[in-house]
This record gives sequence, structure tokens and C-alpha cells, in this order.
Amino acid sequence: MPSLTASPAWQALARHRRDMGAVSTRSLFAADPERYRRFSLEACGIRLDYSKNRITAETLELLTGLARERDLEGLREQLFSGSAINTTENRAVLHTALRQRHDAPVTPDGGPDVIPEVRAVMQRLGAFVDGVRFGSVTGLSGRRFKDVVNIGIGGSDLGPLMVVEALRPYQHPDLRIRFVSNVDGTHLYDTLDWLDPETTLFIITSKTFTTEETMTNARSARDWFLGEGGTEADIGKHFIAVSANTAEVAKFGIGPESTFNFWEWVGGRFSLWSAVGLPMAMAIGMERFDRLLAGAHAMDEHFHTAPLEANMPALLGLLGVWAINFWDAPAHAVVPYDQYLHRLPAYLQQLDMESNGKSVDRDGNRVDYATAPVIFGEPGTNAQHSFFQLLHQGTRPIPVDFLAAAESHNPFGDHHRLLLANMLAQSEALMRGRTAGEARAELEAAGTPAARLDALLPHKVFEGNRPSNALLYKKLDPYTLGALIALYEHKIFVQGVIWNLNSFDQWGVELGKALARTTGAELAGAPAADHDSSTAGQLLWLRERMATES
Ligand code: G6Q
Repeated sequence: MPSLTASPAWQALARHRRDMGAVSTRSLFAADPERYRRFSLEACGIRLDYSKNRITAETLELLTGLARERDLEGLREQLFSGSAINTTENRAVLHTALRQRHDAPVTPDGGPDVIPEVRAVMQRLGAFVDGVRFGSVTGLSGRRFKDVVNIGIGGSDLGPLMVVEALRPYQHPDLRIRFVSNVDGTHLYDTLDWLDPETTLFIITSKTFTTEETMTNARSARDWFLGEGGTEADIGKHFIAVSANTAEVAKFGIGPESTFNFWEWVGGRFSLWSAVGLPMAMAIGMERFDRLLAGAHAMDEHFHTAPLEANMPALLGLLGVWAINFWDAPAHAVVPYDQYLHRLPAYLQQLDMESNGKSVDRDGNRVDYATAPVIFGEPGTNAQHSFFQLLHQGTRPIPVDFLAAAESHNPFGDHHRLLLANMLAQSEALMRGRTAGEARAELEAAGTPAARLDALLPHKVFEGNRPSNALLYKKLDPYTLGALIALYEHKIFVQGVIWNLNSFDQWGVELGKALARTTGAELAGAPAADHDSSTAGQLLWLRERMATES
């Protein structure tokens, strides 16, 4: 296969990009009243409108041509069939098996079928969740649990936290779900402050059960529990483990009866569908957890079977490639006009940037093209009063995903109409822009004096052509959320295939972790190693003051 940028499909796209430089999206809408119909589709309860991207039918043909040239369809097959496509860790990548509804066997890298084991863990998990939610499983004094605290970080935190927030309308009324992730003691301290040890259940979620932050928080939580009247014999009742490393779990003092397993073939950032979803299940109950899995499975089926031209994750991925590699978009904004999705941008930061934030391809070669964008976002309309200035008038195009529900969980006065009106207006403004002629006419109509008008005019012009996607759904329920998350997972997979990346490892997080062992010892008083003067200077400055305080 020729290198990506030298390939015929890439070269054709580069030529097409030059032609498109002269074509505004606004003129494309004017020329084709059918544009929305042509460039939108619906799957699994989600309506995707991508017509505000700077594309024509030819663009899509070239993009899907590129995808075929890079064998997206073949790699998609390998993903679903359990090939070890995470080559640097020699692992299959099977989060899709966790939500599979049918019984077709899934055999990671030709091994035994994993589906029976997945179902067995879920059944045990379901019984435990029901027990806590309905009050038959209790703490040391027989009182019902009131607080569930998940201790985990990264993939063992961001997904469950985002889902619990997103599905708050479905939450158990008497069970509060809290999350502690940061090794900053403030996070744990602030959480413990609210808790009664007799009615608190800790879930220690860690695939490896060796992650420094999680184990530090878990040990401190255990110390707090023992300090507040709990005994060693009560630990098993108040501390649950979710992990792929049962040996380390046992060392911590949690027995197999209080442990829920998952497997090496589940990547951390793709793990919310496994027992890692325990805090979610506690919040919304097993039936709704199951609906979340069903929504994700429906999106899996769509991604697996739909032709690329009508395949939502494939289209989103390819449109991202078009923006990043051919229009130099450095970032991608995620703006949910849905307050319950307020942690979605944070969740997608990890999912996207940890998966595709890489500069070496699957074969170990340095790439000569841009890869993952910087992902950022905030709920609308807040975002409009923050970074939208740059989206409208900054120097580089930054694609936006707008997300919105037709129906609010909280129909409160006129709020929802205003919310949706803003979402529609922002995507229209980004696409249309405002020409100098239009800006002049508006200023004249407002009676602006000529000298002031000339000075203001350049500031009032909006170039337009800013691409956006709309992801619309009826209501944010578990099924829709499951489909939405799976949509983004597969979008990222698609981009990883085009860029020839291994989207499933994360070696980039290792170096800092290793160096922290040295700096940690030095802060504790060990002689300073051979650092650059900046690191050495900061270390000394901090160490002197830390010492003064103690
Ligand atoms: C995700 C990453 C990473 C991981 C955390 C927590 O894909 O691997 O974010 O989830 O480092 O790891 P543990 O679950 O092993 O504690």
C-alpha cells in the first residue's frame, strides 16, 4: 500500500480541496434545496445532519474512496471478530462483545468464546446491584447504603461519571453516586466529608489494580473507614473491586465474592460497558443499564453492516479527516445543548486524544500528516459566552458537533425552545457568516456614522464556511446515550484506520508516570537526580516550602 499522503485517493482529495477553496458552503445550500436531505441520515434514534460541512457529493465519493483504499471495511471486520488489532500490546479490542445482544461466539484472537463469561459476570453484577438498590445488601450495621463512591481514574472514571451525569433523571432517589479520581487529597477529603461509613459503599475500579492514584485513594478511604469505626472484617461489605487483576485485588484485602472481573481485551477508555459500569448500574438499575448496552449494540450493527456512504461513524470520521488534513483544522469542539451531557466533552477528550493522539503509525514510522484534533467543549448555551468568538472569527476552522434533544427531561417554561433556537442559530451563523456587504447594510440601517462604520466594518464580518455536525435525538434516554457513545467510539476507530494508527494503546502516558517515581522520592527528601534547571528549580522551591509547613 502506498504511503497515505502519496496514495491516489489522498492526492485526489488534495486536488479537490484546491477546487473547493473557491466554493462557499452558503452557495452550495443556495444551489441545492435538497442539500439537507442529501447530507443527513438517521440511525439508532440519532439524526445526523452533516450538510453544513464544506463538501459536495464528489467530496464524499473521494472520502469513501480513501476509506476503501485504507481497507476500512477489512479492519472493521477484524475489530468485530476479535483479531489482536492492538498490536503493540498484542490484544484484541472487544468492547463490542460486552454489549452484544445475540449469542454468536466471539473468540479473541481465536481463543474460547467470551460471551458466556461476559453474561455470567453481568448476572452476578445484576444481583448485587439489585441487592444494594432494593436494600437486601447492606453495610456493617444492616442499614441501607446511601452513598456509592467510585474510586478510579482515566477509563475507570470518565465514562461511568459521564453516564451517571447524563442519566440523572433515571437515578435512584436515595442512592448518591460519587466519584473520586484525582490523587490530590482534596478530592477524597471533600467527598469523605459528606459520608457516613455505615452507609457508604466504595467501588475500587482499576483494570490493573496498580494505578498509583487509585491505590492511594483506595488505601486512604480504607484508613478512613477503619478510623471511623469499621473493622477489617467489615471491609468486604464496604469495599468492592472491579478489576482484571484478581491477584492484586486479593492483596488489598478484597475477596473474590466482592470482586467483579473484566478482561485484558477491554481497553480502559472503552470499559464502561463492562463491570466498570457498576456505578452506572447502581444509579439507574440493571434494566436501564441493559438499554444503554442495547443502544450501543444497535450502533455496532449499523457500523458493522451499513455501506460507508450511509454509515454514521464512518461519515463522521471521514468528515473529521477532511477538516483536519485538508483544511488544517487543529481542534474539534463538542457542544451539547443538553446540560445532562456536561461531562461528554471531558469523556471524549480521553476517548479521542488518547486513542489517536499519536505521531507514529502502526508500523512504527513517523507520520507526515496531522492526526487527532484537540477535543474541547462545554454545554451550550454557556459555550456561546466563552469560546464561540474563536469559532466564528478565529483564524482557523474548528468543526463543531452540536448535540440536542427534541424533548427536555425538565420542561420548564420556555427554556427548551430558547435552548434549541440558540443551537440552530449558532450552526447557521457558523456556516453562513456575514459578508462585508451585509454588515455594511446592517450598520447603515442602525444609523452608524460613516467614519465609525468604516472602522467597525472589518470586525463585523464573519467569513462563514465553518463546518458543523448536528446530532439530534428525541430525548436523552439510556438507549440513545448508548448509541451516541458507540458512535463516537467507532468514529475514532475510523480515523485511526485512515491515519494507520493503533488507536488502542497509550504509550504516551508512560514517561511522565515513570519520572514521577523519581520526583516523588526527591520530594520526600532523596538527593535530587540530574534534572534540567527548570525541574530542579521547581523541585527545590517546593521542597523547601513543603518542609516549612510540616
Ligand atoms: C484508558 C487508559 C487509562 C486507564 C487509567 C486507569 O484507556 O488505559 O485511562 O483507564 O490509567 O487504569 P486502571 O483501570 O488500570 O487503574
